[in-house]
Order: sequence, then structure tokens, then C-alpha cells
Amino acid sequence: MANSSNEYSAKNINVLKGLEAVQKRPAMYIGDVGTRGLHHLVNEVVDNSIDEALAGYANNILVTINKDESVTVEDNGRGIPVDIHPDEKKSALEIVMTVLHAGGKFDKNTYKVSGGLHGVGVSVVNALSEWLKVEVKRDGKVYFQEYHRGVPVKPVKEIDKSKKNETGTKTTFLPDKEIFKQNKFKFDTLAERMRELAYLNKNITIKIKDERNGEEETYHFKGGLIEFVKYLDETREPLHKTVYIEGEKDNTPIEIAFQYNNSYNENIFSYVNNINTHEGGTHLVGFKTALTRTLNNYAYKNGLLKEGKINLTGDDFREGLTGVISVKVAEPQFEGQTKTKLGNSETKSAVETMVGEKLAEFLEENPGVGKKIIEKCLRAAEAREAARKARDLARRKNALDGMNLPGKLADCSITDPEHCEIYIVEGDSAGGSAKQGRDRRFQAILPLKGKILNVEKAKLNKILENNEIKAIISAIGAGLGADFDAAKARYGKIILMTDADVDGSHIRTLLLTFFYRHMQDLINEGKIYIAQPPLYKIKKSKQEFYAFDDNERDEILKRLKSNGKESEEETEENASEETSTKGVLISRYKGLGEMNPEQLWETTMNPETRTVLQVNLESAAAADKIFETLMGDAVEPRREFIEKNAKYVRNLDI
Ligand code: 0RA
Repeated sequence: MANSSNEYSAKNINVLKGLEAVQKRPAMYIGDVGTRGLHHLVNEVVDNSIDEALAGYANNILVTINKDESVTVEDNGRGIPVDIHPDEKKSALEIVMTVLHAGGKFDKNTYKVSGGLHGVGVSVVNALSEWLKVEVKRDGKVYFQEYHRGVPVKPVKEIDKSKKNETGTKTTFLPDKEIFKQNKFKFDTLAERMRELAYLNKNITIKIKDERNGEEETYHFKGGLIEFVKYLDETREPLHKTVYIEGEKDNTPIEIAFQYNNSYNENIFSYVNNINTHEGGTHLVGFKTALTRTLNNYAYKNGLLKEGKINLTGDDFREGLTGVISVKVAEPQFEGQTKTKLGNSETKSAVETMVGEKLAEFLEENPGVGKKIIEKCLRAAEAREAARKARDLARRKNALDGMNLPGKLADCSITDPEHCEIYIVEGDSAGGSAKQGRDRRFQAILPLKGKILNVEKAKLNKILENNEIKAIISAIGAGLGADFDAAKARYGKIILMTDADVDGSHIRTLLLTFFYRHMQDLINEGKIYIAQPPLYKIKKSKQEFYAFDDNERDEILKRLKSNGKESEEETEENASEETSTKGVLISRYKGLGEMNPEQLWETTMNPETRTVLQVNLESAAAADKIFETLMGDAVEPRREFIEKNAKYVRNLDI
């Protein structure tokens, strides 16, 4: 008898070619094969269920992280069609799961994404999975198919009956360990995205479960973006009830919510087809233009601007503004460095027109709110004027423009930013070691004294008076805030090097807050890094090893133990003192200052041997929330956040 499985595989030559392309160059399809890429696999599968929900057929999505690190995504949509495709002689389900970009062919009415990382199709997830199993409930039956590294094991098969009215799709996959070296899913990373999706799509309920530890969350937000804005401003005080705009203009569904609060930061997050457009684009421009024009008109018409006083600029209308803009675009064009900038020009006019009309209406109906908003903007204009004066003063003294580099900076000799890096180092003693240990050709060192100012709580003019911050601004030499120009940065890498203790992590967070609020393009362009100094030195006779965490320490000790039978184990938890066990010496570094220049170079600064973490903005909304919670005025949410997320904060990967 013929081996049906082999015969079956033989028909899949074209499919194999497609899958191989994905397996050979996974990063081309999912961005990278690190933690980020791993989590994108789940997002990709969930996106398909969200599409089904947006088409009006599903309202429930369940994501489960299973004990074996596989993930299951279930929805109650129509179920992927299973009928046999007349040309291909295969089930539609099989085609969706194995042919690149086949998903979209079946349904043209939803807002699919082209370009960017999402929307590559579930077949990409299939190609990058050791195995994937899909179950479809349709027409009172349950259909099933399984794949190994994207290749179907058998044709689609009916495996059960289901209740007539029950429909849906359930996909379970185990990412390929040969491709994803880091294959552990983080609940928080997935949950953050599910929460965001639930805010952006108010009719859907998304539940996420972690079978590894029983953790689970259910997200459903009746108020949609209104609740999203409230969540973002949980630790700030809103000045009025949230402005909410919803509707469709020129076939573009638009949803916007915003409010002014008691902070000085602008926090507008924009989305296209549920994707965070970090770099903004036409929808955001349309919103800003309409906001400035409508508020200016309103202020003028109602006599709220005093004759001869300050003019209000666009920036003034956005100080202390938190808002979310979400649009659905049928054929989005994504541009920019990270392909997260919307290019469609028709979207600008759609958003601009809609916001112009509806905001004017809102202001007429809520004159009290209108007055409060204009007063807030006038205060912003006054502060801007004060900051401008402070900046002019500082400029005259050459403190900010890089002409006069800070005295503490040990600059490098090469001047091409591409090849230069600056270490911003906690404390003078570590700064001293770093200066001696560095390669002075391309590495600059800027030591900082103590804690820098918390920019989350300060107005711009105060920020500009702070010496440590002035030193950072002038060393980088690219201006600040609205005037910041990342292209002028004097270094291609900016590396934050702080101690591996509580103070060090606080200083690192203060620095990240500063870069996030005032030099965000450095983060967008991937120029900010976090140095990773070792936690332990392990010495055995003449050999020295460094361990960067407890696991690594234990592994090194195990290796040494199995090499030399004489060195019995006895690894102490929290060995903060030098611990000697039969010739093995373990010391824990208390701070960077304890390392001599050679050690610092070898472990933390030598590009050949060091590890540095690149800081990226996976979710700008999440980053904003973290900074505001950690650095803002409200104490109680901060305490709660730290208690709940102690682990997460330590590994702050904004
Ligand atoms: C195209 C057509 C139909 C359903 C789907 C796609 C669909 C895809 C996914 C992916 C995950 N969950 C899904 N649910 C549905 C149905 C066409 C019809 O029934 O007429």
C-alpha cells in the first residue's frame, strides 16, 4: 500500500519552496528571531482573529500559554473555510495555513495591513513552528489538520461533530527552537498587547491564560478609547471629561479620545489598523492641525485671548494632552525608518475634517471645558516663553550647543558619530575606571554625580538648569525637545552604565525617562543601550570567569566542579562576600567602582566581548505608563506597580 503521508507531501513542492524561504530568512518576515520575533508569532495569529471580529463575526478571543511553551489562540468567528479549492484540489484551510499571504484572498472586506511586521500571514507562523495544529468548527463539524515545520502531515480531516451553531478557529503552535533560541513566552508582553487590542476594539473580549502558573487576565472595555485614555492618565489628574470623537469619513473609520491633565507632557498615541504608528503620519498630522485651528478659533471667538498677549502655538495646545487616535485604512502605506508612519494623504483630510467638526461641536456644548482647556494652553505658552528665555541664556553661555563640551566629559578622538559611542556612567569612581579602561579612539566617558533630576515632575526651564542634564545635552550636541535633531548626535551609541543595584536601576530609569521625554528619536533610532556589567567573578587558580546572573554563576560552578573533582560545591545564595570553596573563589561585585579598568573593559566595554541591551519602544503607550507611574506625582499607584512588577521593572525593556 502506498504511504499516503509521503504521497501527500510530494504534492507540496511549491508550498515547501515558500516555507523554506521563510525558514531561511525568518527575520525578513517577522523582524527578528529574538524575544520580539517570538512574541510576534502570537500577535500574528491573534491579528487574524481580530480581523474576524472587525468583520463582525467574532467577539471572543482566548490566548493560552501552555505548559510546553506552545500557544493556543481561539476565536468564535466563522471558522476558516475548509471547502476544497477547485484549482489546487486542497482545502482552503490548508492553503491559508501553508501558502504565503493566502489569508487575505478569502476576505477583502476587512482592514488588513500591508507592510510592517503584522499581516505576514499565519503561514509564516506555521513555517516557523516545530508543529502547529488547527481546529475549525463549521457547519456542525470539527475539522483538523496538523503541520510539522509548515508541512501538512495529512489532509484536512473531520474529527468530530459540534453543536450546529458553534463556529470558530483554534490554532496551537510550538515555535521552532532551532530558530528561536529564546523560546519562553512572557505573560506580561502578551498581556500588554491583548489589553491594547481590547481598548482599540471595544466590542471584543480577550482573555489570556498562563497554564505555567495559573495567571490570567480578561480584557473588555465598553468605553474603548475613553477607557484607554483614562488608563494612560491613571496617575495624572484630568482637567475635564474626556473628549470622544467617533465616526466614519470618506470610508475611513475614525475613533479618537483625548483629555488635558495636570502634567507637562504630550502623550498622543496613534494607531492604524490596530498597529501603533510610533512615527505618526498623516492621521496624526490631521488631528494636530484640526486641534490647533479649532481651539484657536474657539478661544478667539469667545474672547479668551487677551489682546496683545502671547500667541498660542501648536505645542501649547498639546502640553499636558493625553490622547489616542485610531483609524482603519483599507490600503495603508507605511513609511519611515521602522515602517510605522502612515503615508496616505487622504487620511489627513478625513481626520482633519472630522475632528474640526466634532471638536467645535463639543466645545459649543461644553463651554466650561473649553474655557479650562484654553486657560491650560495659555499657561503652557507662558512657560514656553520662560523656557525660551532660559534656553537663550544657556546658549549664550554655550552650554547647550556642543561648542563648549562639559568639563567632565572625556571625549573620544574619532569624530565620525557612526563609529563613536558615549558611556554615561554612574559615579566618579566608576567614571575613573571607565576612562582608564576605555578605547579612547572611539569611546567617550561622561561620569554623572548622584541622581539626575526627575524630568517627569519638572518644567522645561527647571530641567535646563540642572547641571547633569546640561552635561548630557551638550555632550550629545543635538539640542532638546522640539528642537532636538537626532541627526546631529555626536555619538552613534549612547550607553547607560549604572550599578547592578537598586540605586543604579533608579538612575537608569531617570536617564531613560529623560531620553524618552526629550530625545525620543534616539530611542526610535535604536541608539540608546544599557551596559551589562557582570554580577560575579569566579576564580579558580589562574582562571577567571564572569557571571552576569545567578544562573550563569551556577552553571560556571557546575562546569568547574565536573572538571576538577577536588572542588566540592557549596554555592551560597546571595554570596555577597568572597566565598571560597576548595579553590573556587566567588566574589559579587557591589558596584562598577569595584572593578579595575581592565576588568571593566573586558566585561562591559570591549565591543568584542560585552553584551549591551538595545532599548526599544515596543509599545509607546506602555512605556509612557511605566515612566508616569514610576516618576510621576501619585505615590499609591507607584507602590502598587513596584510591588506587582518588581521583576519587570528590573528588566525594563521599554
Ligand atoms: C476568510 C473567510 C471566512 C473566515 C475566515 C477567513 C477566518 C479566518 C480566521 C483566522 C482566524 N480566525 C479566523 N476566522 C475566520 C469565512 C467565509 C464564510 O464563512 O463565508
